[in-house]
Amino acid sequence: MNTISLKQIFLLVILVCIYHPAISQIRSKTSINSLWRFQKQQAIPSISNPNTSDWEIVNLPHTWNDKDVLDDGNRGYYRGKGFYFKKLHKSFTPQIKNYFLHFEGANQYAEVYVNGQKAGEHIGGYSAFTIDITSYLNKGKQNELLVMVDNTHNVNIPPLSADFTFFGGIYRDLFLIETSKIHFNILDHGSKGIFVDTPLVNSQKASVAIKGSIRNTLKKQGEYTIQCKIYSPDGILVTKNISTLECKGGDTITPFRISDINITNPLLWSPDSPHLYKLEISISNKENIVDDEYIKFGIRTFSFDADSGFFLNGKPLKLMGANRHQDYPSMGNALSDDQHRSDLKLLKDMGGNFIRLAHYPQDPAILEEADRIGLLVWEETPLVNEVSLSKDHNKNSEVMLKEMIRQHYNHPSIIIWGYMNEIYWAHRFIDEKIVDRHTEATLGLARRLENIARTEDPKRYTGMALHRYPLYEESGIDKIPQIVGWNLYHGWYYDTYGDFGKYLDQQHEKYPGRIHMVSEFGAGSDPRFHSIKPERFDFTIEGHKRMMESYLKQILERPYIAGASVWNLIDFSSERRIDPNPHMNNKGLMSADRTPKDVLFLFQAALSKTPYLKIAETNWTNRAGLKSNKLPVQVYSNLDEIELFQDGISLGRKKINNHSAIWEINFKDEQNQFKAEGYSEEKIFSDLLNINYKGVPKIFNNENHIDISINAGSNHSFYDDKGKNTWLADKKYEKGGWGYLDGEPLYVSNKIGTKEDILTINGFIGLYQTMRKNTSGYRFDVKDGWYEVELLFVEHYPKSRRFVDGVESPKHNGQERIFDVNINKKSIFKNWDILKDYGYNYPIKKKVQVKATNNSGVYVQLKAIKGETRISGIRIRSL
Ligand code: GCB
Ligand code: CA
Repeated sequence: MNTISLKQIFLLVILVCIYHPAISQIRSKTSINSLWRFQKQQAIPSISNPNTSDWEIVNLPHTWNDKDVLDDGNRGYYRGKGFYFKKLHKSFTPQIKNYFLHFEGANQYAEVYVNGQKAGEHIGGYSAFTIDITSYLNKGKQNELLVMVDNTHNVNIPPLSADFTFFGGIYRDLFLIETSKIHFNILDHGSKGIFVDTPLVNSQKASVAIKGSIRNTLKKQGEYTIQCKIYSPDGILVTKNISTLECKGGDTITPFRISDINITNPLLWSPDSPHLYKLEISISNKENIVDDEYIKFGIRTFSFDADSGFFLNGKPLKLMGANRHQDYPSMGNALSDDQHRSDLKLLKDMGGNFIRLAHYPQDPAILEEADRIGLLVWEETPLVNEVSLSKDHNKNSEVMLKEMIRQHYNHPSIIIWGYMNEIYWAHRFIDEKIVDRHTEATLGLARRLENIARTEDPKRYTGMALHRYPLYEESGIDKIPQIVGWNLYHGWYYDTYGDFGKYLDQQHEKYPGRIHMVSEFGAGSDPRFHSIKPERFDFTIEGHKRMMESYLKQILERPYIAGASVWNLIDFSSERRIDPNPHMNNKGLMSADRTPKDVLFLFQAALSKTPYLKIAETNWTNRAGLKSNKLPVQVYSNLDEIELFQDGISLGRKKINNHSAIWEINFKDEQNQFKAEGYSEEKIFSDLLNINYKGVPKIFNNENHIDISINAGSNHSFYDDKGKNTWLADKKYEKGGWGYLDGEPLYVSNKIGTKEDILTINGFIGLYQTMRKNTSGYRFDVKDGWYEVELLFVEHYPKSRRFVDGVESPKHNGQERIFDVNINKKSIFKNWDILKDYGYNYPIKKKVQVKATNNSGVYVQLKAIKGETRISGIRIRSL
C-alpha cells in the first residue's frame, strides 16, 4: 500500500499554491472613517493619551469649515489647527505584518501620531500620502491615533492664494492598509508603486510595460517572483507573465521592470468606448503569494497638433468640457465618493468629453470614474496666482507634482499634467524691490516642474494656464509647457466677448508651432437675475447665455483650438468673493446644489450626439413684466427646426441657429404652458415648461390694486425666491405711469449686511448692490388712495475689495452724503446721513404709509444736501 508521506503533502500544497495562486487576497485595505474625536484648537493637546472626552464626534471625510463659510456676515474662515483622535480596536501583529495609513487628502499640513509618537507628516492638501505605522504599533488592541491637520496660511505651501476656499480637515477617505513584510512599494509618493505603460499601440497589437518597486522589510535577502495577469475589458485572462527578482533584505527597495507582455487586437479606450483592462499583479516567495494588487489601465494613443488640435487613437477629437472644484453647500470639500462620481456624470450627460481638474489633484473616485465613463482629463497641481521665494515652497511644489503623477499615472483618462495656473496673477501687487526676483523665481520653478513632468511621464503632455497679461510672453514662461491653456474672460472682466476669438487668432499666428487650449472661459450668473438687455458683469442668466453662445461658436469654428473647458461646471465656494450670492463663485453651469442653469442646456445642445431640445427658461418660470411688453422664450436644440406652442396654440416654427431659437411672447397673467416640438428622422421630440406671469401696468388705468417693486439702478429684475416677488428692472418715468426722474445706475461689489440683520437680508444682497445714484426721485401716477411705499438704502463701503469684515461700527462720524427724503412733500428723512446712523454696508428698509390726494400720485423725492443721493430699491403697494 502506498502511503502519502508528510513531505509529499507539503509538496502538493506548494504545487497548488504555485498553480492556483490568487486563491485568497493577501493585502487588506479598509477605511477607518468612523467615530473620530475632533477638536478645532490652536493649542497642541497632550500627544499621548489626550483628554478627548469633550471633543466632538465626527466621521471622515470631514472639514471644520463646512459652516463658517456660510453667509454668517463675515469674510474669512477658521484657518488653524484641528485634531483628530481615535482608538483602534483591532488587533495588530506588527512582528509579521506592515501597517500603513493611507490618507486620500488632508488639507493642508498633517502630522500623524501613533501611541504618542510621531509616525509621519505630509505637506500639501490635495494629494494622497501613505505612512508606515508598523514600528509604532503595540501588539494587541491598545493603539491610539492622533492626527493634527493645519490649514493656516503658509508661505511654503501652495496655493498661496486662489479664488476658492481652502477648507481644512481630513476631507477625503482614510484607509488602513495591511501587507506582509514584503510588498509593492506603497511608500512611493502615495502611489501604488506599480506603473503601467503601453509603449506600442496599434489595432493589431499593444505592448504593455510594467515598472515599479518592491519593498522588503524582512532581514533576509530572497528571490521572489512577480506574476502579472492581464484581463480584457470583459474579464477574460488575455496574457500572463512571470518574472523573478532578487530583493535585498533590511528595508530596501528593489525596482522592477517587465516589458515583454503583448495583447493582440486590443480594445482601445476612448470617451465613447472606455474599455479598461485589468492587471492583477502579485509577489510570491518560494511557497506563497506575499502581496497582491490590481491596476486598471486603458490602451490608447493621443497627440496634439498646433493647427488641427487633438487626436485620440489617430482620430481628431475636439476636447470639450468643464472645470470642476470639489465642494458642496454646507459640506465644504468633505464629499462622498458618490458625490464626486455624480458630478462627472453631470458632465458626461451634458455631452462633455473633457474635464480640467482645477486647481488641484482630486479624489481617486474622480479619476476612476473618468476612466470608467470616458472623460479625458487635465489634472494640475495647486500652484495658483503666485509663487513664494522660499526654498521650501519650491521643494514642496516639486514633490506635489511627483505625487500627482505617480498617484494617477495609470489612469488612461489623463492626457495633460498642469503645474501652474495664472502664476503671474499676483505680480501686479508685488513690491517693486522684489518683483524681478519673483518673475525669475517663477520662471526657474516652471522649468524645473516641466522637467520633472517630462521625466516622470514622457508620454503625456504638460500644460500651463495663463491669463491675459503680457508678462507671460515677456518672461518667456509661455514657452516652457507643451500646451498653453488660456483663461480668457473677454466680455466679462474686460473687452467684449467678440474679442475672444480675435485674441486667440493673434496668438495662433504669432506662435505657429504652439498648441492652444482654452482652459477657462466663463461668466457669472444668478438664477434670480433676468434681463432682456443683459450687460457685461450683470450676473443675469441671459447675459451668461449670450456670452456662452458666442464663445462656443468661436471655439467650435477654430480647429486649432484643441479643446476648451468652461469655468465652471458648478458654482463653488470662494470665501473672498462678494458677488450677488456672496462667498460663492457664480460661474457654474449649475448652481452649487447642482440645479442646472439654463446655459447648461446650450452646452448640451451643442455637444450631445443624440437628438436634443430643451425650453431653456427653467430659471425664469416666475416672471413679472410690463403689460403688453413681450418677453423671450428660448429653446436650445441640435435639431433643425422647432415649433413652439403656448397653451396649445402654435407660435410658429423657427430654424435653429447656433443651437438656439428665441420667440418673443405676450404672456397671459398667471399660468402659461409651453411646449417645444421638433423632429429627427421622423421621430418627434418635445419638452414642456410652465411659466407664471404677472403683468405690471406701464401706464396706470384705474387699477384696483397696484404692487410694483423696482430694482433701482439696475437693468435686470431680481426675483425674491422666498417672498415670490419680482423686483423689476429700473425704468424711466412716463406721464401717467411710473419710474425714476433722472440719475445714473451704480453697481458695487460689496458684501452688504451684518451678522445681526442677516436673517432678514440674507439673499437680498444683489438687490442692494445695484443702486440709482444722483437721482431726484421716483414718481408713480397712481390714483388717489392709501399706499405703502418701501424704500431700500445702503451706504456702501467705497473700497469694496479691501474691506475685510463687511461692516464697520454703526458709530461712524458720517458725512459721506447727506440728503432729504420726502414723499408727497411729507418729510421722511431730514438731513439724512446714513453713514452716521447705520455705518457702512448696513441694508436699510423703510416702509411708509402714504396718502395720495388731488390726483397728484406719489412722488418720492430725494434731495441732495451733500454728495449724491443713492437708492437701492423702491416698492409701492395699494393698501
Ligand atoms: C480664473 C482663475 C479661477 C477663477 C476664475 C474667476 O482665471 O483661474 O481660479 O475662479 O478666473 O472666476 O475669476
Ligand atoms: Ca474618496
